[in-house]
Amino acid sequence: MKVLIAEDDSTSRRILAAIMKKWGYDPVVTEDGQAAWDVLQQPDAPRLLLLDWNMPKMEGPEICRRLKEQNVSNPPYVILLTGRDNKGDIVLGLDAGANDYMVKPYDPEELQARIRVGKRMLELQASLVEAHAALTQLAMHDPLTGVLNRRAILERLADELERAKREKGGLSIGMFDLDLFKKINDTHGHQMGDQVLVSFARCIEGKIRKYDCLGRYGGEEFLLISTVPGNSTGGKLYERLCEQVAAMEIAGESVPVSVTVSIGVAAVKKDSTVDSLLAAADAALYRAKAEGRNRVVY
Ligand code: GH3
Ligand code: MG
Ligand code: MG
Ligand code: MG
Ligand code: MG
Repeated sequence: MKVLIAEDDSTSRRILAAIMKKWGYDPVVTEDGQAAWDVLQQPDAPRLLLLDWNMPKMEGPEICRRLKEQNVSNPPYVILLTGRDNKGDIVLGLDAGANDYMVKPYDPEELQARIRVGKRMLELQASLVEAHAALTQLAMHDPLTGVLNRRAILERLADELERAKREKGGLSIGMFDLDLFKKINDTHGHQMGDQVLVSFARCIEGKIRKYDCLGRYGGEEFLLISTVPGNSTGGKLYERLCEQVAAMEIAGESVPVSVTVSIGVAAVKKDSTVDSLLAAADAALYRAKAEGRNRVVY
C-alpha cells in the first residue's frame, strides 16, 4: 500500500520513509506541499497521507482543505504529523479536514497503530462506495429486462430535454406498447410473457445507437429516448424497430412465439416539457392501436 509522505525536513523525511518501508508500505516522498498536491492529482495516487504542517509552497492543512473541497465519495486518509503541539493547532488541523493528528516527536508504535486505523477506515469507505454503487444500479434498473426503470428513464428524459434545449439539438421519444400482450400470457403462460419482454428489450437495445436510451415505462410499455439532429422525428428509426420486433422469433415450448409493437412518437419542440412530450407520444400510441397496431404513428 502506497503512503504519501510530505515533509520538508530531509532527516525526518528519510527516517519516515525508512520505517514505512520496514512496515511494508510503499512510500511516495515529496519535499513540499505543492509537490504533494501534484502527486494527489495523479491516477492511482496514494490513499494514505502523512503530512507535515509547515512546508514550503503549501502547508499541510491547506492540502486537507483542498481535499475537503473536492468533496469526493472516497477521499484519502490524512494524518497531520507536525511539531505544532498546542490545542488550538490540533483543532485547526482536524477542522481543516485531517482525519488524525500526531505531534512530533512521535512514538513509532503509535504511528503504526494510527496508520492501521487509517487503513481500516479506507477499507470501510471503499466498501461503502461499492455498496452505494450497487444500490444505485439496483434502484435504476428493471430487474426483469435490465433496462432503465420508469423513474430512471424519466430522469434521463428530463436531462436530455434540458440538454436538447440548451444545445438546440433534436430529441424524440417513442412510447412502445406490445400488442395484445395479455393474449401472449394467456396462450403461452406468464413466464413466456416475461421471456418475450426480455427478448423485446434485447432486440431494441441491439438496434439503437449508443446515445439512445431504452427504459421500461410500465408492464409491457417501454420508452425510447433518441437524440436526433434538428427537428426530425428520427428518420425511419421507429419503423425499423417496429419491423424488427415483428420479425423476432422467440423460442417457446412447442412453437416459436412472436409479437408486434405499436409505437407513438413525439419530437421535442421549443416549448416541450417532459409531460407534454409524454402526452403527445401517448396520444400517437393510442392512434397506432386504433389504426390496427404493429405500426408507428407521429
Ligand atoms: P394492447 O394491444 O391494447 O396493448 O393489448 P394488451 O393485451 O397488450 O394490453 P393490456 O393492457 O390489456 O394488457 C397488458 C398485459 O401485460 C396485462 C399484464 O398482465 C401484462 N404484463 C404486464 N407486465 C408484465 C410482466 O412483467 N410480465 C408478464 N408476463 N406480463 C406482464
Ligand atoms: Mg516542516
Ligand atoms: Mg399497455
Ligand atoms: Mg392496454
Ligand atoms: Mg399492450
